[in-house]
Amino acid sequence: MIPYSKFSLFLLAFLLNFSSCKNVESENTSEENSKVTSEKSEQSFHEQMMIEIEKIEVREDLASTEGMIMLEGGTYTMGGNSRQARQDEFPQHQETIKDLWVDKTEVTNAEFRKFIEATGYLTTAEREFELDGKTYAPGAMVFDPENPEAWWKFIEGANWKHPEGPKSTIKNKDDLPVVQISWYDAMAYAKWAGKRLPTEAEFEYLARGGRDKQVYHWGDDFSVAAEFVNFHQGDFPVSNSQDDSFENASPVKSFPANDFGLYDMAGNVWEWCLDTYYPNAYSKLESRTDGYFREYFNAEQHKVIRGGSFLCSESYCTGYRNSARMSSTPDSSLEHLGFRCVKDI
Ligand SMILES: [Ca+2]
Ligand SMILES: [Ca+2]
Repeated sequence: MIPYSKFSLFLLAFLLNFSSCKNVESENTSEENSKVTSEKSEQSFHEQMMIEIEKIEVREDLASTEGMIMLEGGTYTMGGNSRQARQDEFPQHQETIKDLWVDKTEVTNAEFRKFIEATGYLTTAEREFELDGKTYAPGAMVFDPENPEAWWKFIEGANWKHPEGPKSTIKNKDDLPVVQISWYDAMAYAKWAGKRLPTEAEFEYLARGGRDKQVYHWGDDFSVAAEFVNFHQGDFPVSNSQDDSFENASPVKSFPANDFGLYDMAGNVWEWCLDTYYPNAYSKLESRTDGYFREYFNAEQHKVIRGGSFLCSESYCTGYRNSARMSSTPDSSLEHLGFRCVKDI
């Protein structure tokens, strides 16, 4: 197994510590600064992964739509519509989405295990990586609220089977969303399952559940949020009052579905989208191919993540807003990041 460069992952750790979703402008400036350093080796890993994903055979029951719901497409208003909306959520614009099948929940540990057992695929966090010419043991990023200087730590041995480090386990956690999943891992699973990741425009359509121009999937009233979404209540990150009953990720379907019958589109764990992230994406929609920003072979681009997580708070992230955008490097494996799939009709 060829080691990959994880420079971008360490950049991500810096970004999450610095901004925790708060300052998109800072993120993009830092991203630009890193390009020269990491372009060569990162691109190589990216190409290698895309080839590996392409070779994955689709499972035999290709027609299976178990755990999915077929939804009618429609036209909606994409973009920010509250005082908390950030610059990258504008301008508002109309998007038209086709009918499609959608996973009702985030992909769970049990579902992801079937993929690994069928293919022998090795997730990004289970691979060695290179940094400054040295090779390091596999691992992933784990959140540490006790350390304000470095909330995110690289922990050797952390991966989807050990989300919080080598001593942690997913035993008896089959119905929790799988995490420590890179964008490549999500793409690989989707290929095997005969599905794909949602585009960012699809994700917001699905997340809104038909609530055009409303801030949350239940309306505009934040005061009842703990009834509808797993996020962080209290003084982030030092005290979590757990008004929603969960300190960390919750089993899928622990909170009410949105009006489309989809669970945890807001909160619980962030979810990967197909798109490469651009802060000014909504001003250059004509650059999309098949409804999303592709540029697979420019791996320095972050990929879009959506929906927020159990670590999002009202003071520091608000990722559970319908229009909120965020991104991570495609090799990021994080304790609060998973995915779900869609399937074309
Ligand atoms: Ca919570
Ligand atoms: Ca989610």
